[in-house]
Amino acid sequence: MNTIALVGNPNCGKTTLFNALTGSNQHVGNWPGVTVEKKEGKFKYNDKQYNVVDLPGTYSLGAYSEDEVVARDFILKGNPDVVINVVDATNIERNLYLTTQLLEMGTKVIVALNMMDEAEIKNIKIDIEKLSKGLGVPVIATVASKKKGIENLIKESIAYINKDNSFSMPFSYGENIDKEINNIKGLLVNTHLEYPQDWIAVKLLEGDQDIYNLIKSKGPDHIKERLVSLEEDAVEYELEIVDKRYDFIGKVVSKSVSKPSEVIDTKT
Ligand code: GDP
Ligand code: MG
Ligand code: K
Repeated sequence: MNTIALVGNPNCGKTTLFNALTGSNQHVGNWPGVTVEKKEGKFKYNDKQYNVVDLPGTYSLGAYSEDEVVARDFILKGNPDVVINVVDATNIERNLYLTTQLLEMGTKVIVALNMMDEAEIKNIKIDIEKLSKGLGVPVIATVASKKKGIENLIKESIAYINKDNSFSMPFSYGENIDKEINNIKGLLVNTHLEYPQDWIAVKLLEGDQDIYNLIKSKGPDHIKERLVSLEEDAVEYELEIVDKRYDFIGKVVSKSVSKPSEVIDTKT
């Protein structure tokens, strides 16, 4: 059975979408080893069953909370066939920060651009095609609370599952970071860890403690020797990586989203 994972910021409408997809065909459990709730459900389409996993709501995919680690580990180790990234259309820049981190995982991502009714009320205009082109992944407009766009989302998700993964990263971190990523990948040659190597490299450059611990216990000796200096440098690299993600979001949004100009606060 194919598995679809749902991921998104808190309050983007993820649970509403999960309910719209699975109806009453769902059950709640726990992720192993942590107190984070695990919700799973199923739906049928063209006589085939699909499994849907509702991941914890999160703004990021670092190692700062159990929620983030549960979400990223499921995406990278749980082998979902596609990840539906629920994005709140009224808060698009902030929501796309998580999207950039999903793109970095190299996994199949499809964006459910939710709250489109609210966006319309707020006069936020989004060119779906341009947004999709900028991100390099399919984007489907939805209003989960009114069950709008759900069938289209299902159809596109299934079509995407059955397509070859020809995805490539739509942005780079710049020469400096890219060079370091390649250096780290060189140190990881012939090492098989449970995560993609590009992703491990970015996480080390971001100072991700879980990944440092993984390398300390399972990495080859010649990379263990580099960890101390790498961790010192990570303080700067992390800022640069975050900057590059926001640069990318800014570029994509400027081409695809138009908003009424901010109301000027005239209070004295
Ligand atoms: P979650 O935190 O991502 O699981 O978000 P929820 O599914 O709990 O939704 C948060 C709130 O947004 C709830 O009050 C939902 O009814 C509402 N909501 C969800 N989707 C939509 C939508 O497309 N449009 C509007 N206007 N409200 C929505
Ligand atoms: Mg929820
Ligand atoms: K548990």
